[in-house]
Amino acid sequence: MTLEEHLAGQQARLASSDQARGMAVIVSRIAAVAAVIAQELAHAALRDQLGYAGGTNLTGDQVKKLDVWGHDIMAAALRKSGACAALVSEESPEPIEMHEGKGPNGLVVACDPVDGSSNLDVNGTVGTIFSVRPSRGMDPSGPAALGAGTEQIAAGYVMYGPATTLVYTAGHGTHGFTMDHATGQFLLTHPDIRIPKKGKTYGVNEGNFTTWHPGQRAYVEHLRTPDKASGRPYSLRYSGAMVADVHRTFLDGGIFMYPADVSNPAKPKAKLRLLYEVAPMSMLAEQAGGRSSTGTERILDIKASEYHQRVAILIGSPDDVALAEDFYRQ
Ligand code: FBP
Repeated sequence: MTLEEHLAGQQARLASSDQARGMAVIVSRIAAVAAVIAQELAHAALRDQLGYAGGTNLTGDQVKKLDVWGHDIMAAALRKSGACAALVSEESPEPIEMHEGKGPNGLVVACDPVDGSSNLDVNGTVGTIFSVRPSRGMDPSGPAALGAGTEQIAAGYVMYGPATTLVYTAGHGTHGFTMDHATGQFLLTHPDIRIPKKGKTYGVNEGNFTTWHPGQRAYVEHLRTPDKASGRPYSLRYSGAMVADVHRTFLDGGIFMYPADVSNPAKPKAKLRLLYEVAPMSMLAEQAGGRSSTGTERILDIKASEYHQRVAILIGSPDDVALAEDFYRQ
């Protein structure tokens, strides 16, 4: 089954048929952009596309050439779709309003066009993450993105690894597709992904250990402590790209974490962005039977107040995330 055929089936299950049509157009366009990004990544070193573009984005990250390029082609494709009223992108300080998609059924897309940028110049795995919400006819439409994660009508990611994989949900399960590089088409290979209740691996940047909440530190100590009965120690798996670490966690189980830095308890600092990294991954996880939290709060209940807001995330197998939350409560 192709992605387009699957989207047609999902469309019929969404409450608003007009929004459903727009959602299908947008996901299909993002898939087409992903095929182009996959091509470009494969040839980036040959086309002088590696390295920094110069300058930083709003969140202070040094921007890579492929970050800017990825953003530009994504924005152009979404504008052309005629279904996107505004784009909130990691590479744009403010939402990009798109009159082509305005109206009562217009949709707002939040997107990280190239996730895992630190892997770009070392031929490591990177991804694209996206979320789709109703604009509620708002104009400007960007502010419609500032709602709870439960308002998302679709979410997904593309992983550019040995294979190019697209995983999405439209609120009825989480489904995976693999791109046929010869045609650029995405074909259904992982229908209705179910995250195992408990895993054997954990993913976290342990270099930040000393900055964590005591409960977070105690939980990771727990995972490292040998105990045959509970399958410990867990193995550490961390790629430096959220898409790759979350994808492995969805298929094999376990937990991926990017906890907050609470060195200054009055000012906790998180890294990953709510609207275009954390909320979409959390919708995908819950639709696949998983769990996603800050350690103390369900991610999908968080109402965004800023476009580039950062929050902590613990995501994956329901039993593993629930246990981590117990450690936060202690
Ligand atoms: P970008 O979207 O800017 O690449 O940042 C996000 C990210 O690269 C995630 O994909 C990854 O999980 C995390 O940052 C890695 O952060 P760190 O290098 O601090 O471990």
